[in-house]
Amino acid sequence: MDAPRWKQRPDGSNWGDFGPDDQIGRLNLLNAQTRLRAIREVEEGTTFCLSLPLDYPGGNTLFQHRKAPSFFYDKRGEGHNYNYRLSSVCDCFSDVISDDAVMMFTQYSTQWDGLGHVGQMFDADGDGVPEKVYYNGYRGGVDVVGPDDADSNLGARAIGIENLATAGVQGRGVLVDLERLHGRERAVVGYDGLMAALDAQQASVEPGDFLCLYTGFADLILEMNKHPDGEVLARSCAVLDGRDAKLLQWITDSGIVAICADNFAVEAYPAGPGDGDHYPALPLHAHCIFKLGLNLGELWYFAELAQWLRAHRRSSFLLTAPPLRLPGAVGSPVTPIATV
Ligand code: UVW
Repeated sequence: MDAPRWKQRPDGSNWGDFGPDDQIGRLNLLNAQTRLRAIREVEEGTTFCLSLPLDYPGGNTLFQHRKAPSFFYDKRGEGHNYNYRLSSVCDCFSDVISDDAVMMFTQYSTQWDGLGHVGQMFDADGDGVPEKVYYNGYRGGVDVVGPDDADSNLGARAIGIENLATAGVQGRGVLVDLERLHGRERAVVGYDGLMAALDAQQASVEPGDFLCLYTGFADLILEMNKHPDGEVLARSCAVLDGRDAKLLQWITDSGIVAICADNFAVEAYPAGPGDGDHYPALPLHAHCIFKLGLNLGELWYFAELAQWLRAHRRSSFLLTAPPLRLPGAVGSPVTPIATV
């Protein structure tokens, strides 16, 4: 195998399987057939918005390093380019114009984690010394460049979120209704729990599907009305068990193209201790994003879709969820649509 970026790949990874320069990972399994199968889920033409308002959760209690969006308004003439009368350009113009700009943490609210979001210290070049590596061997400081690196050309020059945007993020979503089974109790769900939930719904997952997890967490956030209670949130709703090796192997074998959850991090964060001296704090992120190139969606909003699917004894739907085509970003806000 021609692998310019690595001599050894992590155990359980698919690096190189989609080509030495692949930048979309498991999205390669999305194709015309999987999209047509998804479109056959549409019977009524009813749609559901699967995003929170992007100024939720509110504040930065949920995660201190991500702040709520703030708007900026640029100057125009004596005032601003907002409620601006175009008659100042020409007397004949009757228009009133408003523009805005926003400073937004790309992962503040309903989001996609891009493949540049989580890497690992890993000895990809086989010299005995681990380096900062991302999916398919792309390097921290070279391909994913931050303000603390030597280079001034910042951002994800490879594996940026624009690759997900152009991959055509549309396919069949399968919603696993963990809220129905666990309510808002904290439940750490491993392979057995996930299979039990799928069985309870008589649902199955096929290669090319988006696995969607409804836990009620985003509903709780909405109810907190932009004043999230961190302690309540930390002990509420279901999360996946990223330390369950059987669950991680199922993710590999299932052929799912992404996992989209309405909770903070899909998995329990922080996870319990791992094996050995060094291990990922976010083991499911490490398995999915770093090893498989499998994007994670977080803080999605499923309440109304889940009610509809329950009422109609269904689990699957057409999902359309492209991120912003924003070159170099490692994540993106998203406003997904479910169509049934
Ligand atoms: C962290 O980076 C902690 O979380 P996430 O990937 O869930 O946004």
